[in-house]
Amino acid sequence: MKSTEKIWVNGEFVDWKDARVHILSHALNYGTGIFEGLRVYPNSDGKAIFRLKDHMKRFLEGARVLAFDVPYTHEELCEAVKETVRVNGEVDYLKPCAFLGGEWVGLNPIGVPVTVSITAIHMGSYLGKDIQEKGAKLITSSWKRPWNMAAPAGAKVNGLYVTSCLAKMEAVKNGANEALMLNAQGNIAECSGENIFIYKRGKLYTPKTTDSILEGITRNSIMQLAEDRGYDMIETEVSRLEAYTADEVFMTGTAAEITPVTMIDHRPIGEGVPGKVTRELQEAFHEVVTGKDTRYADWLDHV
Ligand code: PPE
Repeated sequence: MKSTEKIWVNGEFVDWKDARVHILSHALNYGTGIFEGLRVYPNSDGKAIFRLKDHMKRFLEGARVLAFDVPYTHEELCEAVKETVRVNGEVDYLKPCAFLGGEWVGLNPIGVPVTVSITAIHMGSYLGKDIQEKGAKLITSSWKRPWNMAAPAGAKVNGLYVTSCLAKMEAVKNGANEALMLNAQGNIAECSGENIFIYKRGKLYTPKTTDSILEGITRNSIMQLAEDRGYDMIETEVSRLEAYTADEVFMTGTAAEITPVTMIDHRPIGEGVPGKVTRELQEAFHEVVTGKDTRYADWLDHV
């Protein structure tokens, strides 16, 4: 990965190469951390971060789930994210993390110090420009989404991403671009790092928040945009069969933005090309994040 200038660590900027942790840090051994991902977009008057306040709210909620003592307020964290963009110049993605550091062996996390960091990177297109334009191929993973009986499935906990990594690897090794993950009931939850939507018989559907998904901020934005455009938008259980027979399927995520899905388990979706509604929402989203659609100006924080 191409380095950027400075990383914000516990309130101070350090050089990229100096942002290090000890080999025995708790998070490295036990996955005890939470993280966020945010995008920065060029706007007519500079740069704007998309839904900064919501992302940092979810960050603090995740920290609360892991009972971390984060010594920064929501406001301070939002300001730190903005400052990280300012000092690094041309970046498009931010990754705030809070994790247990220390130099220690033993599971008990009580008393292990929390490190908070914010890294800014050049991400470009997450799944590839071609895939974002022409559509992704998905394969249903043999790995299920962690569910509420086993883990705080709705929080962006580092350790939970092992399952996503396994699912992604399985998909790629099977010639697909992304993994579709089911929940304990066998319904669709989401992808390894994206939420999922289907469009069928004139209505939009997405798995509900209790179906072992991360409650995505892009998901929430698309639901709002779809409703504002007059679509029926329904949060419910979505089965694999319903996805196979949908007219359109697409994924949403900060990194992946809006990505059409044109194939699931070797079955073409609809006509096998990105659909009209997907395109409409993809374009609408682009207008919003770049500040051209001023109705959603509240979602942008200028830096
Ligand atoms: N589900 C999962 C499991 C997930 O990780 C993400 C974000 C989403 C849904 C979409 O959430 P939101 O970004 O709030 O719309 N995944 C991050 C993954 C990036 C990474 O590889 O790291 C992201 O999109 O930033």
